[in-house]
Order: sequence, then structure tokens, then C-alpha cells
Amino acid sequence: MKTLNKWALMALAIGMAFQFSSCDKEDDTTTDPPKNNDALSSYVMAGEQSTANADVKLYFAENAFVGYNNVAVRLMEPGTNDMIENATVKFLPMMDMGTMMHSAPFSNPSFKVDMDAYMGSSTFIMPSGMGTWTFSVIIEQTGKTPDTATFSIEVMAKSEAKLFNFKSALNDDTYFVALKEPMAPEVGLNDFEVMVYKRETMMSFPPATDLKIEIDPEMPSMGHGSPNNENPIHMGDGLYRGKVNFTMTGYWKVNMKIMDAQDSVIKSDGYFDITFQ
Ligand SMILES: [Cu+2]
Repeated sequence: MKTLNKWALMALAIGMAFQFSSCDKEDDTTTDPPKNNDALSSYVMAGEQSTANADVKLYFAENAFVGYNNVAVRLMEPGTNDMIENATVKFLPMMDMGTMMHSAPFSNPSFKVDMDAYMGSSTFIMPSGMGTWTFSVIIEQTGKTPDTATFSIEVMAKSEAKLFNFKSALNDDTYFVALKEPMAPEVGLNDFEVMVYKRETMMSFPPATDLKIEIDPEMPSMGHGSPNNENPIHMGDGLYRGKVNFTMTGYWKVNMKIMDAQDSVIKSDGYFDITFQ
């Protein structure tokens, strides 16, 4: 794969050099990237499989982990490099724990031209080891029988948790909170984004869209917080976006208080640990 990319890049570079020298005054912006290029080059391929109607490639933004994962799928006509761009693609993550099975929060993908791929998400709620994960890609194409490609995947837990769950202080409702941003924190104001899902059943985890969240970052080792934070507000589909201000590098604990639509506190001591240098 690496070698292939290198050769592809080299071929591209040679092609561009040739174009440059052979045209005296074309505009110097490059042309659109070729189809099947490397918009997913930073992604990790988790597997490839052929179904009756498609060759399926599954990618994660990085090795699958407990938390919010960006997921990409490419579909090719069987045995070719011809991209299928107009299918309806659905996901189904599933964990088999021996005595029981459960799914996870996810969002079905849609085709994104700039990525040449179907882009969606999956929020894994447990690491492999406590059971085994599969990730199914369901493909529907007009006039064809629906196809499913099921991949075995490994889900690891990061050393600093990117997900916590809690039971409401008011009832038995269980929620999952996944940190989406910052993934590469910097000193200063960072986007702070979490996805919140409610567990309806072991197979259904819809977005929680009516919560209020307050954040309060602190540096426990130094006993200070920071000014100018912005509480995350709901943007749609369970995404809450605000700003967190990290005034220096090191270990921060971002405390979270979560309220329901009636302003009753359902979680008073949620938090994410975020360490960066
Ligand atoms: Cu599990």
C-alpha cells in the first residue's frame, strides 16, 4: 500500500512536471484530483470484502477505538476500480459478549465527493476482549438485491478515555458521551465537541438532542481553571459544540455537568481527561 502510494505520487509529480513544461501559460492551479486517489490516505483500512454486487473497503480515521470513530466505505463494481457512488449504505456495529449481544451508537454514511467515499460514524462503547466486534456494511442499489459485508474488527481502549457512560440521576436512563474534539489540543481556545447518545435498547442508541451541558476545565496539579470557555450547545444529531480554553500544556480535566430539558441535573460529575504537550 505504502509503496503503491509512493509510485502513484511519483507518477502524478512526473505528469505535473510534464504538463508544466509543455504548456507555456496555463493557470497554475492544479486540476481536480483524479478519481480513486488518496483522499483517505490518513485513514486505516480495516478490511476489504467482495459481495455479489460490490467490492467493499472499510476504513476508520485511525485504528478503531472506544469512542467516536469516523468511518469511511468505498464501493467498487466487482473486480474493477469503478466507484459506486449512488448506493444507499447503512452500518451495523455489533458486539458479541457470549451471553448477550449489543450494538453501539452510529450514523449511517452518505457519499462525500471530496473523500470519494461514504462517510459516517460509529461510537464503540466497549473494547474488544470483553467480547468480539463485527461491523456490517449494508449496501442497497436500485434493481439489485441488498448486500451485506460483515467485518471482524478490533476495538481498543485509549489510555485517556474518549467515552463515558452514566445513568441519569433521575431515573434509569443510560447515556453515552463521546469526545469528538479536540483530538489534537493546542494552547488557547479549542473547539470542544461531544456526541451524546441515549441507550433505548441494547440495539438502539439514538442521539440525545435536548440536553444542556456546562463545562469547567481545571488543571488539578496546579489548582487553576481557565477563563472564556463556552458551554457546548446542541447543533443537531446529538452533537454539542462549545469552546474550551487550555491556557497551558499538560493535564487538564474537563468537568461536565449535564442537565435535561427541564434543567434538572442528570449527571453532575462527568469529565474527560485531556493531556497534551
Ligand atoms: Cu460489550
